[in-house]
Amino acid sequence: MIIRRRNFLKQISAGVTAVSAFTSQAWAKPTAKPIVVSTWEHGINANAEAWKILDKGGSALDAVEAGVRVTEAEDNLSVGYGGLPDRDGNVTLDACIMDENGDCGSVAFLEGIKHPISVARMVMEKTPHVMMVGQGALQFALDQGFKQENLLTERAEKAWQEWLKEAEYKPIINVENHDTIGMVALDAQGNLSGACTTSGLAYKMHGRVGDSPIIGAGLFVDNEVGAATATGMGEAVIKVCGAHLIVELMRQGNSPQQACEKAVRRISQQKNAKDIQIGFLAISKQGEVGAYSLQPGFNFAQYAQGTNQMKDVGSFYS
Ligand code: SD4
Repeated sequence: MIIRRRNFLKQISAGVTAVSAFTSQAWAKPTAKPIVVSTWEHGINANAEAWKILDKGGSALDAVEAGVRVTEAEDNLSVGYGGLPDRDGNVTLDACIMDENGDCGSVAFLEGIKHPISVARMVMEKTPHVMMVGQGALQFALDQGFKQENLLTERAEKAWQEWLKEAEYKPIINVENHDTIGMVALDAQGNLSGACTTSGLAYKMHGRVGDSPIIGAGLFVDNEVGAATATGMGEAVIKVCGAHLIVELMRQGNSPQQACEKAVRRISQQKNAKDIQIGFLAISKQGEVGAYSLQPGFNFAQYAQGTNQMKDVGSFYS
């Protein structure tokens, strides 16, 4: 069932402010496990897949991988297949995954592989490394049996050709189709994991990598505390190590909502903050959810207690 509830998080936010003096763990108002949340509207389909695993008692790690693979495969001018290319017409992909043990894997500037999140998981599980990029990441993926394919769809190519007429790099705040899915989940055993995958900002310079594959920026999981993920202008998120910042703020006693708000406020001090969008999404070890963005328009999907629903998010600027 999909329910939209405008202003839900504004209410949550108001409620959380009232308990801001509470110390670590004391804020927790446990929601039933399991729970999965993910960024933007494409999160609905992704959550539905993740839920199938969580509902059967499966691991958060398996759930987040399976969940974001749905979005990677959708032809939606967004994440992965069908994603908008860089300014030279190449679809280049970034992804990372992190589990309850603090293990993580990441790929960046990867081309021609439909499911970079699964390559990231293999980096985590089958190599002594955390991050692989470009040709090396591609070679690794091919060695692992992934197939190389053209990810630039006709629709995305047309959009790029249109962009080339002006060739002005000015990422639009909350464009209809978003480039990233960040997903964090708490499974029935109480373990946290997260995944983040993207084709990056449309029309970026060839070789540009954003926050999404960077552990601590686009995603961070600490199984004692919570998990966080980010979307929006990756450069701004990298500058504050956004996801790690949020998890550490939670460790200090902030609720996920308070932590997301504080991280956004930190980004609001950057000089171009008025012109960019940033959205943060976090869950605590107890299953409490928080989200906040710089500009209005960010939303996320939450699947808990058998209900998959979109939630709007409060923002720093109105
Ligand atoms: C990036 N953070 O590459 C990504 C883009 C994004 O919705 O989140 N778009 O900077």
